[in-house]
Amino acid sequence: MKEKLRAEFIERHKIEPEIIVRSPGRVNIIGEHTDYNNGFVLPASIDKAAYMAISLRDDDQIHLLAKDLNETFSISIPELKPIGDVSWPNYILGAVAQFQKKNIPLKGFNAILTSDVPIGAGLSSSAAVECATVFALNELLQTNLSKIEMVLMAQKAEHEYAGVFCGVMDQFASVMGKRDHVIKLDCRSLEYEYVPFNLDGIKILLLNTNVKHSLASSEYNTRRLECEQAVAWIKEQQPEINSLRDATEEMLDKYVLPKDSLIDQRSRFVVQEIDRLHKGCNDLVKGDINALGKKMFETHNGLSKMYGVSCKELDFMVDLVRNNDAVIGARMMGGGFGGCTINLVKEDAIDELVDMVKTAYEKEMELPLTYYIASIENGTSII
Ligand code: GAF
Repeated sequence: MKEKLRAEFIERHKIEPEIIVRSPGRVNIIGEHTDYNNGFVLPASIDKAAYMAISLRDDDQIHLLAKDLNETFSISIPELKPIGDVSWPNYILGAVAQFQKKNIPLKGFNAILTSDVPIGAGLSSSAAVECATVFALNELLQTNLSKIEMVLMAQKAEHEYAGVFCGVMDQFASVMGKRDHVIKLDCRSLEYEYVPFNLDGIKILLLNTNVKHSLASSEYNTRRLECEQAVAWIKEQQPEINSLRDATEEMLDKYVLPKDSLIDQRSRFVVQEIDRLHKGCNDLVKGDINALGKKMFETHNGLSKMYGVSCKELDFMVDLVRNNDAVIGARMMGGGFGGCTINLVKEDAIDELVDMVKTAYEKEMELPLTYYIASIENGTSII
Protein backbone atom coordinates (compact mmCIF):
# COMPACT_ATOMS: atom_id res chain seq x y z
CA MET A 1 0.00 0.00 0.00
CA LYS A 2 2.73 2.42 1.08
CA GLU A 3 4.97 1.84 -1.93
CA LYS A 4 2.13 2.10 -4.44
CA LEU A 5 0.93 5.32 -2.89
CA ARG A 6 4.42 6.78 -2.83
CA ALA A 7 4.95 5.90 -6.51
CA GLU A 8 1.61 7.43 -7.44
CA PHE A 9 2.48 10.63 -5.56
CA ILE A 10 5.85 10.94 -7.27
CA GLU A 11 4.31 10.36 -10.69
CA ARG A 12 1.63 12.98 -10.12
CA HIS A 13 3.52 15.66 -8.23
CA LYS A 14 7.11 14.96 -9.35
CA ILE A 15 8.35 15.00 -5.74
CA GLU A 16 8.46 12.58 -2.82
CA PRO A 17 5.55 12.92 -0.40
CA GLU A 18 6.83 14.47 2.82
CA ILE A 19 4.96 11.87 4.85
CA ILE A 20 2.50 9.01 4.48
CA VAL A 21 0.00 8.63 7.31
CA ARG A 22 -2.04 5.53 8.10
CA SER A 23 -5.23 5.92 10.12
CA PRO A 24 -7.36 2.85 10.80
CA GLY A 25 -11.05 2.03 10.86
CA ARG A 26 -12.50 0.56 14.02
CA VAL A 27 -14.68 -2.14 15.51
CA ASN A 28 -16.66 -1.75 18.72
CA ILE A 29 -17.18 -4.77 20.93
CA ILE A 30 -20.06 -3.39 23.01
CA GLY A 31 -21.42 0.03 24.00
CA GLU A 32 -23.27 1.36 20.96
CA HIS A 33 -24.87 4.82 20.74
CA THR A 34 -23.53 5.50 24.22
CA ASP A 35 -20.71 7.89 23.27
CA TYR A 36 -22.85 10.97 22.61
CA ASN A 37 -24.72 10.20 25.83
CA ASN A 38 -21.49 10.67 27.81
CA GLY A 39 -21.33 6.91 28.41
CA PHE A 40 -18.63 4.30 27.79
CA VAL A 41 -17.54 2.42 24.65
CA LEU A 42 -15.19 -0.50 23.95
CA PRO A 43 -13.70 0.02 20.48
CA ALA A 44 -10.44 -1.03 18.83
CA SER A 45 -8.60 0.11 15.72
CA ILE A 46 -8.24 -2.54 13.02
CA ASP A 47 -6.03 -3.63 10.16
CA LYS A 48 -8.11 -1.75 7.60
CA ALA A 49 -7.07 1.87 7.22
CA ALA A 50 -7.01 5.09 5.22
CA TYR A 51 -3.60 6.12 3.88
CA MET A 52 -2.67 9.67 2.95
CA ALA A 53 0.49 10.71 1.10
CA ILE A 54 0.97 14.44 1.52
CA SER A 55 3.34 17.35 0.92
CA LEU A 56 2.93 21.03 1.69
CA ARG A 57 2.85 23.54 -1.17
CA ASP A 58 4.18 27.09 -1.28
CA ASP A 59 0.76 28.58 -2.04
CA ASP A 60 -2.72 28.27 -0.55
CA GLN A 61 -4.01 25.61 -2.94
CA ILE A 62 -5.26 22.23 -1.75
CA HIS A 63 -5.11 19.52 -4.42
CA LEU A 64 -6.65 16.18 -3.54
CA LEU A 65 -6.88 12.86 -5.32
CA ALA A 66 -9.00 9.98 -4.06
CA LYS A 67 -7.09 7.18 -5.72
CA ASP A 68 -9.72 4.47 -5.28
CA LEU A 69 -12.44 6.61 -6.84
CA ASN A 70 -10.13 8.25 -9.36
CA GLU A 71 -11.61 11.62 -8.44
CA THR A 72 -9.78 14.88 -7.91
CA PHE A 73 -10.79 17.98 -6.00
CA SER A 74 -9.12 21.37 -5.64
CA ILE A 75 -9.86 24.41 -3.52
CA SER A 76 -7.91 27.32 -2.08
CA ILE A 77 -7.69 27.86 1.67
CA PRO A 78 -9.62 31.18 1.71
CA GLU A 79 -12.51 29.43 -0.08
CA LEU A 80 -12.69 26.60 2.42
CA LYS A 81 -16.29 25.46 3.07
CA PRO A 82 -18.25 22.20 3.01
CA ILE A 83 -19.01 21.12 -0.52
CA GLY A 84 -22.36 19.85 -1.73
CA ASP A 85 -22.87 16.39 -3.17
CA VAL A 86 -19.36 15.00 -3.32
CA SER A 87 -18.69 13.52 0.05
CA TRP A 88 -15.07 12.46 0.43
CA PRO A 89 -13.38 15.92 0.18
CA ASN A 90 -15.53 17.10 3.09
CA TYR A 91 -13.75 14.80 5.53
CA ILE A 92 -10.42 16.30 4.54
CA LEU A 93 -11.61 19.90 4.26
CA GLY A 94 -13.43 19.62 7.59
CA ALA A 95 -10.16 18.61 9.20
CA VAL A 96 -8.28 21.48 7.54
CA ALA A 97 -10.94 23.91 8.77
CA GLN A 98 -10.22 22.94 12.37
CA PHE A 99 -6.68 24.30 12.02
CA GLN A 100 -8.10 27.51 10.61
CA LYS A 101 -10.51 27.81 13.53
CA LYS A 102 -7.62 27.50 15.95
CA ASN A 103 -5.82 30.28 14.05
CA ILE A 104 -3.00 27.92 13.13
CA PRO A 105 -1.30 29.34 10.01
CA LEU A 106 -2.14 26.98 7.16
CA LYS A 107 -0.38 26.18 3.92
CA GLY A 108 -1.68 24.57 0.77
CA PHE A 109 -0.90 20.90 0.17
CA ASN A 110 -1.08 18.06 -2.28
CA ALA A 111 -2.55 14.83 -0.95
CA ILE A 112 -3.42 11.43 -2.34
CA LEU A 113 -5.81 9.29 -0.39
CA THR A 114 -6.45 5.58 -0.57
CA SER A 115 -8.30 3.35 1.85
CA ASP A 116 -9.25 -0.26 2.36
CA VAL A 117 -11.87 0.54 4.98
CA PRO A 118 -15.11 -0.35 3.21
CA ILE A 119 -17.32 2.73 2.83
CA GLY A 120 -20.68 2.79 4.62
CA ALA A 121 -19.95 -0.49 6.37
CA GLY A 122 -19.99 0.85 9.93
CA LEU A 123 -16.20 0.63 10.23
CA SER A 124 -15.61 4.41 10.40
CA SER A 125 -14.15 5.00 6.99
CA SER A 126 -14.85 8.72 7.36
CA ALA A 127 -13.21 9.03 10.80
CA ALA A 128 -10.13 7.32 9.39
CA VAL A 129 -9.80 10.01 6.71
CA GLU A 130 -10.45 12.87 9.15
CA CYS A 131 -7.87 11.53 11.60
CA ALA A 132 -5.30 10.93 8.85
CA THR A 133 -5.69 14.54 7.72
CA VAL A 134 -5.44 16.10 11.19
CA PHE A 135 -2.47 13.90 12.05
CA ALA A 136 -0.67 14.71 8.80
CA LEU A 137 -1.20 18.46 9.07
CA ASN A 138 -0.16 18.46 12.72
CA GLU A 139 3.10 16.89 11.64
CA LEU A 140 3.74 19.06 8.59
CA LEU A 141 2.73 22.34 10.22
CA GLN A 142 4.60 21.35 13.40
CA THR A 143 1.61 22.23 15.52
CA ASN A 144 2.39 19.96 18.48
CA LEU A 145 -1.22 19.08 19.12
CA SER A 146 -1.86 16.34 21.65
CA LYS A 147 -3.49 13.17 20.38
CA ILE A 148 -6.68 14.02 22.27
CA GLU A 149 -6.81 17.47 20.67
CA MET A 150 -6.48 15.78 17.28
CA VAL A 151 -9.31 13.37 18.11
CA LEU A 152 -11.60 16.26 19.02
CA MET A 153 -10.68 18.20 15.88
CA ALA A 154 -11.44 15.17 13.71
CA GLN A 155 -14.79 14.75 15.46
CA LYS A 156 -15.61 18.42 14.79
CA ALA A 157 -14.77 17.87 11.12
CA GLU A 158 -17.50 15.22 10.97
CA HIS A 159 -20.00 17.54 12.69
CA GLU A 160 -19.28 20.61 10.62
CA TYR A 161 -18.45 19.22 7.18
CA ALA A 162 -20.38 15.93 7.08
CA GLY A 163 -23.38 17.03 9.16
CA VAL A 164 -23.26 13.96 11.40
CA PHE A 165 -23.36 14.88 15.08
CA CYS A 166 -21.35 11.84 16.07
CA GLY A 167 -19.86 11.06 19.44
CA VAL A 168 -16.15 10.74 19.98
CA MET A 169 -15.74 6.97 19.69
CA ASP A 170 -14.67 6.56 16.06
CA GLN A 171 -12.02 9.26 15.97
CA PHE A 172 -10.73 8.24 19.41
CA ALA A 173 -10.37 4.61 18.35
CA SER A 174 -8.65 5.52 15.10
CA VAL A 175 -6.03 7.73 16.74
CA MET A 176 -5.56 5.96 20.08
CA GLY A 177 -5.87 2.30 19.10
CA LYS A 178 -3.34 -0.25 20.36
CA ARG A 179 -2.51 -3.65 18.86
CA ASP A 180 -4.39 -6.54 20.52
CA HIS A 181 -6.24 -4.25 22.92
CA VAL A 182 -9.68 -2.72 23.12
CA ILE A 183 -10.10 0.72 24.64
CA LYS A 184 -12.50 1.20 27.52
CA LEU A 185 -13.27 4.86 27.01
CA ASP A 186 -15.22 7.14 29.27
CA CYS A 187 -16.71 9.52 26.71
CA ARG A 188 -17.35 12.21 29.32
CA SER A 189 -13.90 12.56 30.87
CA LEU A 190 -12.03 10.97 27.94
CA GLU A 191 -10.19 8.83 30.48
CA TYR A 192 -9.41 5.45 28.99
CA GLU A 193 -7.80 2.16 29.69
CA TYR A 194 -6.47 -0.50 27.33
CA VAL A 195 -7.92 -3.95 27.94
CA PRO A 196 -6.10 -6.93 26.34
CA PHE A 197 -8.14 -8.58 23.61
CA ASN A 198 -6.23 -11.55 22.43
CA LEU A 199 -8.63 -14.42 22.50
CA ASP A 200 -7.16 -17.82 21.89
CA GLY A 201 -8.90 -19.50 18.97
CA ILE A 202 -11.51 -16.74 18.57
CA LYS A 203 -11.55 -14.18 15.78
CA ILE A 204 -13.50 -11.03 15.01
CA LEU A 205 -15.52 -11.75 11.88
CA LEU A 206 -17.25 -8.82 10.20
CA LEU A 207 -20.17 -9.72 7.97
CA ASN A 208 -21.09 -6.89 5.64
CA THR A 209 -24.78 -6.70 4.66
CA ASN A 210 -23.75 -4.38 1.83
CA VAL A 211 -26.66 -2.18 2.75
CA LYS A 212 -24.77 1.09 2.50
CA HIS A 213 -25.62 3.48 5.25
CA SER A 214 -25.10 7.19 5.18
CA LEU A 215 -25.41 8.47 8.72
CA ALA A 216 -25.92 11.98 7.38
CA SER A 217 -29.20 11.02 5.77
CA SER A 218 -30.19 8.48 8.40
CA GLU A 219 -31.93 8.99 11.70
CA TYR A 220 -28.63 9.14 13.57
CA ASN A 221 -29.05 12.82 14.46
CA THR A 222 -32.69 12.16 15.37
CA ARG A 223 -31.61 9.55 17.93
CA ARG A 224 -29.30 12.07 19.48
CA LEU A 225 -32.16 14.57 19.78
CA GLU A 226 -34.45 11.92 21.25
CA CYS A 227 -31.86 11.21 23.96
CA GLU A 228 -31.52 14.94 24.65
CA GLN A 229 -35.30 15.21 25.02
CA ALA A 230 -35.30 12.43 27.62
CA VAL A 231 -32.55 14.22 29.55
CA ALA A 232 -34.48 17.51 29.40
CA TRP A 233 -37.57 15.85 30.93
CA ILE A 234 -35.54 14.25 33.71
CA LYS A 235 -33.72 17.51 34.34
CA GLU A 236 -37.00 19.34 34.99
CA GLN A 237 -37.32 17.21 38.14
CA GLN A 238 -33.67 16.39 38.83
CA PRO A 239 -31.54 19.32 37.68
CA GLU A 240 -28.28 17.52 38.49
CA ILE A 241 -28.81 15.08 35.58
CA ASN A 242 -26.95 16.26 32.46
CA SER A 243 -26.87 13.17 30.28
CA LEU A 244 -28.24 9.63 30.06
CA ARG A 245 -24.95 8.54 31.59
CA ASP A 246 -26.36 9.71 34.92
CA ALA A 247 -29.93 8.53 34.40
CA THR A 248 -31.48 5.39 35.87
CA GLU A 249 -34.39 3.28 34.68
CA GLU A 250 -36.38 4.52 37.69
CA MET A 251 -35.97 8.09 36.43
CA LEU A 252 -37.20 7.00 33.01
CA ASP A 253 -40.22 5.29 34.63
CA LYS A 254 -41.11 8.49 36.44
CA TYR A 255 -40.26 11.30 34.06
CA VAL A 256 -40.01 9.95 30.50
CA LEU A 257 -42.37 6.99 30.08
CA PRO A 258 -45.47 8.98 31.06
CA LYS A 259 -44.59 11.59 28.42
CA ASP A 260 -43.56 9.52 25.40
CA SER A 261 -43.15 5.76 25.11
CA LEU A 262 -40.88 5.94 22.04
CA ILE A 263 -38.44 8.32 23.72
CA ASP A 264 -38.62 6.09 26.77
CA GLN A 265 -37.54 3.10 24.68
CA ARG A 266 -34.69 5.02 23.08
CA SER A 267 -33.30 6.31 26.34
CA ARG A 268 -33.90 3.05 28.21
CA PHE A 269 -31.74 1.26 25.66
CA VAL A 270 -28.89 3.70 26.31
CA VAL A 271 -29.15 3.37 30.10
CA GLN A 272 -29.17 -0.44 29.80
CA GLU A 273 -26.35 -0.45 27.25
CA ILE A 274 -24.01 1.56 29.48
CA ASP A 275 -24.62 -0.95 32.27
CA ARG A 276 -24.16 -3.85 29.83
CA LEU A 277 -20.83 -2.43 28.70
CA HIS A 278 -19.43 -2.34 32.23
CA LYS A 279 -20.53 -5.92 32.85
CA GLY A 280 -19.29 -7.07 29.43
CA CYS A 281 -15.92 -5.46 30.02
CA ASN A 282 -15.65 -7.29 33.36
CA ASP A 283 -16.50 -10.54 31.54
CA LEU A 284 -13.62 -9.86 29.17
CA VAL A 285 -11.18 -9.13 31.97
CA LYS A 286 -12.25 -12.33 33.76
CA GLY A 287 -11.93 -14.29 30.53
CA ASP A 288 -15.62 -15.20 30.47
CA ILE A 289 -16.01 -14.66 26.76
CA ASN A 290 -19.30 -16.56 26.58
CA ALA A 291 -20.90 -14.11 29.00
CA LEU A 292 -19.62 -11.20 26.89
CA GLY A 293 -20.97 -12.85 23.74
CA LYS A 294 -24.41 -13.24 25.28
CA LYS A 295 -24.45 -9.53 26.05
CA MET A 296 -23.56 -8.73 22.43
CA PHE A 297 -26.74 -10.51 21.34
CA GLU A 298 -28.68 -8.53 23.95
CA THR A 299 -27.17 -5.32 22.58
CA HIS A 300 -28.37 -6.28 19.12
CA ASN A 301 -31.90 -6.89 20.36
CA GLY A 302 -31.90 -3.50 22.06
CA LEU A 303 -30.50 -1.67 19.04
CA SER A 304 -33.09 -3.32 16.83
CA LYS A 305 -36.23 -3.31 18.98
CA MET A 306 -35.74 -0.34 21.31
CA TYR A 307 -33.31 2.02 19.63
CA GLY A 308 -34.57 1.45 16.08
CA VAL A 309 -31.25 1.60 14.24
CA SER A 310 -31.12 -1.88 12.71
CA CYS A 311 -32.58 -3.05 9.41
CA LYS A 312 -33.99 -6.33 8.14
CA GLU A 313 -30.67 -7.40 6.64
CA LEU A 314 -28.75 -6.86 9.89
CA ASP A 315 -31.45 -8.64 11.89
CA PHE A 316 -31.41 -11.55 9.43
CA MET A 317 -27.62 -11.82 9.68
CA VAL A 318 -27.66 -11.91 13.48
CA ASP A 319 -30.57 -14.38 13.58
CA LEU A 320 -28.67 -16.69 11.22
CA VAL A 321 -25.82 -17.14 13.70
CA ARG A 322 -27.72 -16.75 16.97
CA ASN A 323 -27.87 -20.47 17.80
CA ASN A 324 -24.65 -21.50 16.12
CA ASP A 325 -22.21 -23.12 18.54
CA ALA A 326 -19.23 -21.55 16.78
CA VAL A 327 -20.52 -18.03 17.37
CA ILE A 328 -19.82 -16.60 20.81
CA GLY A 329 -21.59 -13.30 20.20
CA ALA A 330 -22.92 -11.19 17.34
CA ARG A 331 -24.61 -7.85 16.80
CA MET A 332 -24.95 -4.96 14.41
CA MET A 333 -22.13 -2.48 14.85
CA GLY A 334 -21.70 1.27 14.59
CA GLY A 335 -24.35 3.81 13.70
CA GLY A 336 -26.60 1.20 12.10
CA PHE A 337 -29.15 1.24 9.26
CA GLY A 338 -26.84 -1.10 7.33
CA GLY A 339 -23.17 -2.01 7.34
CA CYS A 340 -21.57 -4.89 9.21
CA THR A 341 -22.35 -7.20 12.03
CA ILE A 342 -19.49 -8.01 14.40
CA ASN A 343 -19.21 -11.67 15.31
CA LEU A 344 -16.87 -13.36 17.78
CA VAL A 345 -16.32 -16.73 16.15
CA LYS A 346 -14.30 -19.87 16.87
CA GLU A 347 -11.46 -19.71 14.38
CA ASP A 348 -11.70 -23.27 13.07
CA ALA A 349 -15.37 -22.82 12.18
CA ILE A 350 -15.10 -19.57 10.21
CA ASP A 351 -15.02 -21.05 6.69
CA GLU A 352 -18.03 -23.22 7.25
CA LEU A 353 -19.92 -20.41 8.94
CA VAL A 354 -19.20 -17.94 6.15
CA ASP A 355 -20.40 -20.48 3.54
CA MET A 356 -23.62 -21.02 5.42
CA VAL A 357 -24.31 -17.33 6.01
CA LYS A 358 -23.39 -16.33 2.45
CA THR A 359 -25.72 -18.86 0.87
CA ALA A 360 -28.64 -18.02 3.13
CA TYR A 361 -28.13 -14.24 3.06
CA GLU A 362 -27.68 -13.90 -0.68
CA LYS A 363 -30.70 -16.09 -1.38
CA GLU A 364 -32.99 -14.37 1.06
CA MET A 365 -31.85 -10.72 0.79
CA GLU A 366 -30.70 -10.73 -2.85
CA LEU A 367 -27.60 -8.78 -1.87
CA PRO A 368 -23.97 -9.91 -1.92
CA LEU A 369 -22.34 -10.79 1.38
CA THR A 370 -18.74 -9.78 1.95
CA TYR A 371 -16.72 -10.56 5.04
CA TYR A 372 -13.48 -9.59 6.76
CA ILE A 373 -11.53 -11.09 9.60
CA ALA A 374 -10.39 -8.06 11.56
CA SER A 375 -7.26 -7.97 13.64
CA ILE A 376 -6.61 -5.22 16.15
CA GLU A 377 -3.76 -2.96 15.13
CA ASN A 378 -2.23 0.31 16.33
CA GLY A 379 -3.88 3.67 15.80
CA THR A 380 -2.87 6.55 13.54
CA SER A 381 0.81 6.82 12.69
CA ILE A 382 3.30 7.94 10.10
CA ILE A 383 4.46 4.94 8.11
C1 GAF B 1 -21.24 6.17 14.60
C2 GAF B 1 -20.76 7.43 15.29
F1 GAF B 1 -19.86 8.08 14.52
C3 GAF B 1 -20.18 7.15 16.67
O1 GAF B 1 -19.87 8.34 17.32
C4 GAF B 1 -21.14 6.30 17.51
O2 GAF B 1 -22.19 7.08 17.99
C5 GAF B 1 -21.66 5.11 16.71
O3 GAF B 1 -22.17 5.48 15.45
C6 GAF B 1 -22.73 4.36 17.46
O4 GAF B 1 -22.21 3.81 18.63
O5 GAF B 1 -20.18 5.32 14.31
